[in-house]
Parts: sequence; structure tokens; C-alpha cells
Amino acid sequence: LAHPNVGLFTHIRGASVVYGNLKTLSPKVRKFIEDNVALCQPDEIHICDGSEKENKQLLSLLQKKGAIKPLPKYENCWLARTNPADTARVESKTLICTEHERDAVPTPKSGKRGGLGNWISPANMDKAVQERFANCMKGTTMYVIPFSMGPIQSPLAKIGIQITDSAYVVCSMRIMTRMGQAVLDKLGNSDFVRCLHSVGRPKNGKLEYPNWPCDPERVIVLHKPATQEIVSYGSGYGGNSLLGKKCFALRIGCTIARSEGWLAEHMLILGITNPQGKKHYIAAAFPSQCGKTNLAMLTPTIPGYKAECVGDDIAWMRFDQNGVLRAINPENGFFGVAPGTSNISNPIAMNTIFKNTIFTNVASTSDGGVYWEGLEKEIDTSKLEVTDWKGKKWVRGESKTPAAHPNSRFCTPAHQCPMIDPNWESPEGVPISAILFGGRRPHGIPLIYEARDWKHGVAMGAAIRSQATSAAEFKGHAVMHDPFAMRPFFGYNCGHYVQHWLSMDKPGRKLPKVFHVNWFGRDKNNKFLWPGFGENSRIIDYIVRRVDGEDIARDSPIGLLPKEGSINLEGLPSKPDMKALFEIDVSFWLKEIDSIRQYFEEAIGEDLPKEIYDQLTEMKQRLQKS
Ligand code: GTP
Ligand code: SPV
Ligand code: MN
Repeated sequence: LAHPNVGLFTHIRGASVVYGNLKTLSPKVRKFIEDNVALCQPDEIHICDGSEKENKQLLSLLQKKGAIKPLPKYENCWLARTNPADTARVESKTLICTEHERDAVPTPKSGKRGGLGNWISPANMDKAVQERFANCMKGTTMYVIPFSMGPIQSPLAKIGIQITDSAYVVCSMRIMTRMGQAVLDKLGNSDFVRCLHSVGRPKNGKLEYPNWPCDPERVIVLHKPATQEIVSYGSGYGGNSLLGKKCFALRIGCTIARSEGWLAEHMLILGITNPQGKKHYIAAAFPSQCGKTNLAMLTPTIPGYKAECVGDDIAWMRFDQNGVLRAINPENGFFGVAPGTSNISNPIAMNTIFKNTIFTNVASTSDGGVYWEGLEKEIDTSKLEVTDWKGKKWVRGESKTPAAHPNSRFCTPAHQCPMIDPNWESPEGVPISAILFGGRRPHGIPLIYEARDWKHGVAMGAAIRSQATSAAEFKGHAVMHDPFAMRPFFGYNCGHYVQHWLSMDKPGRKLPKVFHVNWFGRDKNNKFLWPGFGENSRIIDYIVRRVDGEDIARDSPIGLLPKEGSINLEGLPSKPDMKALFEIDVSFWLKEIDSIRQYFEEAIGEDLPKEIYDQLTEMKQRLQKS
């Protein structure tokens, strides 16, 4: 018997529709599917409705294929292990397609490309797509995922349709976005962001890891802002394949934001209520694996404070008619870094992730649970067998490689978070009082400092630097420039992006205060100077007191620093070295400014607004006078 959702036994260009109702598709959606069926030649088509039943069906299909296994220690949790060549975003194969190169990436005089995105011409994009996608779904099922970035009824939300041949991607998109029939109903015959994805298959046809098909050699992630198209081939993992996230919400999102006058940012959104009951929201941009999820799930250690989470990775923000900056989280779930997550570092995440969650590349235990670095004190592995992320037996203290991949992740529904903000789905968004920038800086950068004004704040964002992490293909821990924590996510020329930020300063707007934070300073013994995690509430307390106008800051050449004694350290088990945390080493900063200027000149050149160069000049003069 046919599935009840199948209206008619129908075909699209020879492929049979095995799930979903063709009749509910608008002419535009239907055309999009037809064109890609013609290109990819799938045997079957499945139009996703987002139902619980569909989800169960896909999970058991994945289980049967050996792509995921159940984790019986928890409720409806699953483990996927990828091909070890497909574990992170591939930045060098991520491209922006525009007519003119300069619209996509900065073109400095030096002629060098500064690593702020890669350009491809429309002709070469067409060629790359044809070479990879022609017939790539022969013998398989094409899934069609209608999804909304942002609460479906929010005027700030945007709709996309993703075509994919991965059921793992469908189940993950169901967690990370609002997905299914309700989105098609909202869409009507309007336009949408067109997303095409295939895990691909190697040219020689050989799958080294049949449980995780992919084609690492020919991976490519393409974006065409002019037509709002995303095409991704060869990877099944994370930001390469869950196209709503980085590809749509950031790369295409920021191009839409530019033309409509708003901001699409790599930022968490956190609500914070002070002991007097006054609530503020803050947004914070840190590069990948630099603490967004952790701060978004802050458990304040100072009494009287309450923190609530709106989002942990992406913020869409726009000034309303009253000049208030309002933010929504376009996502519906958390795709969070597993290693380091524990009841000590992030108890909120631990209370979120053990139901309805897909884990990828973590280790598993013989009692049907998961394991990763950071859980040593909570899971006694001496009484269990541990299988590492590659499927090999792992013994703590003996095995030389980590049990979990450093970029292993949980994919979990946001509404399960015990501290989810009551307004997290509010259609108009939450009002933002402060913006934080930050990175992983072992030396020289204070725990917190404040921008003198908006221009200085924009320069602060443009100058973010951070140690490399395992979220992308880079090796080692070199300090890299990462403007606005968006280096891998710009959808257009970074210099124009900075200009767009400067243009937010318009009469009648209440611009948020801007701060820079660094949880990652280290002492001579390479130990963290600051306890971090829940103790970051002491810095958040300082920030909201600044927002409320308290006179607790003092001027310094690099910006406003806390006056002595203005950070609440009460109750800390050991007193941090505040001198080291706030030391402004003039020779370090002169060097820092020179390398930022050099980077700007080499990587962005004249595309970077002159105001930003002026900010560096002024800061240098202040330092030389000090
Ligand atoms: P993406 O999902 O890649 O964008 O990462 P993220 O910015 O959300 O980073 P996340 O919160 O997952 O943190 C990444 C790593 O930083 C984890 O290993 C954390 O344990 C560590 N971390 C987070 N906050 C702190 C902190 O305050 N202090 C220290 N020392 N480490 C931290
Ligand atoms: C990041 O790298 O910033 C992530 C993970 O949030 S991914 O979705 O893979 O981009
Ligand atoms: Mn991220």
C-alpha cells in the first residue's frame, strides 16, 4: 500500500515520488525540483513534511544502512561516524560566485589574496556544477527540504529549499531549522533560497567508507548571491551540508542583509537579568570553537543573576522604527562542539543533549552512551569499553589519539535547553544592548575592554584575531586574523562589509555599546589566567552595569578598561592575577597595531574604509603618548 502522504502515484521526469504530496508545491518549487531531477537523475523523490513519522522512518533507514547507531543509554539519541576525510568545513573549497571578483573578495594592490573568501566566475561555477552533479543521484533518493531560517511567522525570517541525497542531512536539518509542510504553506508562490546538496561519489566509484558516502577530492561549496543559490558537493558534514547554517544564514544572509540594511552575524544571543530584575540582551561574535555555545548557556556564578539563551551561533539583527537593534536566532537547534562539554564547563548543554540528539564523531561506550575529552571526571571509562570516533577500541591513558574528534558535535533541538529564553522565538526579535567581539589570544589582550564609540567598535570587530581551531582544515594554533569572526563566512567583499557596519550609525538609532573580551589569556606556565565558563558572568555583570551607565570605566590608549575593583571577584576560590589580565604592554600593542594594519593593507587594501585605518593611527598615537 502506498504511504498515506502520497497523493497520487506520480513521477517527475522519470523519478517516482515516494513520499510527500506534489500537489502542495508551488510552480516555482516544482520547477526547481524538476531542473535538479534532470541534472542529478535520482530514482526517487521524497518531499519532506517535517513530521515525527517521517523522522522515525528516516532514522530507521539510516540505522539499517549502518550510517547511524542508536545510543540506548539515552532517549532517541544517535551516533554517526563520518569518513575521516570529512570532519570539518573546507574553507579553501568554499567559493562566492559574482560577475566581478571585487564584489566577492577584496582585491588589494599587492594582488595577494588575503584569505577572506574565494571567488569563482559564473561560467566556472556552471562548469563545476555540471562536472559534479550530472547523474550524481542515480540509484538513490532525492530529498526536498523546505525550511525557514527564523520562526516561520517572523517578518525577519527567510525561506529556503534544500535538495539533498543524504537522509542524515534531512534529520539534522529538522533539528537545526523549522522544516516541512508549514514552511511550504507560508511560502506560497514566493521566491526562496535555492540550495542543492549532494554527498557525491568518487570518480572511481569506490567508497572507502560505505557508511558515510562523500567525495573529499572534489568537495566544493558554492554561493551565488545574485540568484540566492547555494550548491554544495562532496561533503556530508556540518556547515558544508546543513546549508541553512553558514551558507544561507551567514554567506547569502549577509548579502541580503546588506541590500536590506540589516546585519547577519556569527553571534550568540544571551539574555541577562540583573539582581534588580532588569533584563538586557547581548550578542557576541567569537570565531569557530572560541566559546559562543558556552557563553550562550552561561550559568552565572555571582548571586542574583539569571541568564537565558536565545541562540548560540548566528544572529540576524535589524534596527526597528524606534531605533532599537533587534535580533533573532535564525536557527532551531544547536550544532555544538562536544569535546570540553561537561557538567563542570557547561551543565546546561549536558541537560539539553541527551534526548532527540544526533552525535557525530564522538566516542561511544559499551553501555550505549557517548564519551569525549572533558568527560574524564564524569564517565568512569575503566569499567566500560570505549570505541573511538573511528570505530577502534580506545583505552584511556593508553591510546595515543583522542577518543572523540576535536570537531565532533551534537545536533540538538534548542527548545530542550533548560535556560531557553521565553522570547527566543519572538517574531520581532529581542533588543540588543551590547555587542561583544573576542577570540582566543594567549598573550597581550586584556580580559575586557570597551570601544570609545561605534567607529572604534567596528574597528575592533574588523581586527579580531584568534588561534586556529579544528572547525576548519587548518593545522596548529597559529594566531589568524578573523574579521568579525566571519572570515570563513563572508558572502561579499569584507571591506564593503565593514563599510556596511559603519553605515549602521544613523540619527535616531540607539547603538549598542561594543566590547572586546578574551577568556583565553595564559600565564608563564601556559595556564589560563581567567577561570572562564560560569565565572564569565563577572564580566557580563560589568558589561550590563556599563550599559546602565555606571561610572566604572577608565580611559586607556586601547579603549576603556574597568576601574580597579569594579569587577566583582567575590566568592572566587582563588583570586585571578588581575594585573596580568589587564596589563597594557605598549610594545606589544604597537606591534599588534602594525600587524593589523599590515594585514588590512595586504588582505583588504583600499576596499577597507579609511575610517578604520584612521582608528589604528589614532590608537597608535595614544599609545606613543602614554
Ligand atoms: P562553533 O560552534 O564552532 O562556532 O564554536 P563556539 O564558538 O560555539 O565554541 P564553544 O562554546 O563550543 O567552545 C569551544 C571550546 O572553547 C570548548 O573546548 C570550550 O571548552 C572552550 N571554552 C569555551 N568557553 C571557555 C572559557 O570561558 N574559558 C576557556 N578556557 N575555554 C572555554
Ligand atoms: C563553525 O565552524 O563556526 C560551526 C560549525 O558553527 S559548522 O556548522 O561546521 O560551520
Ligand atoms: Mn559557528
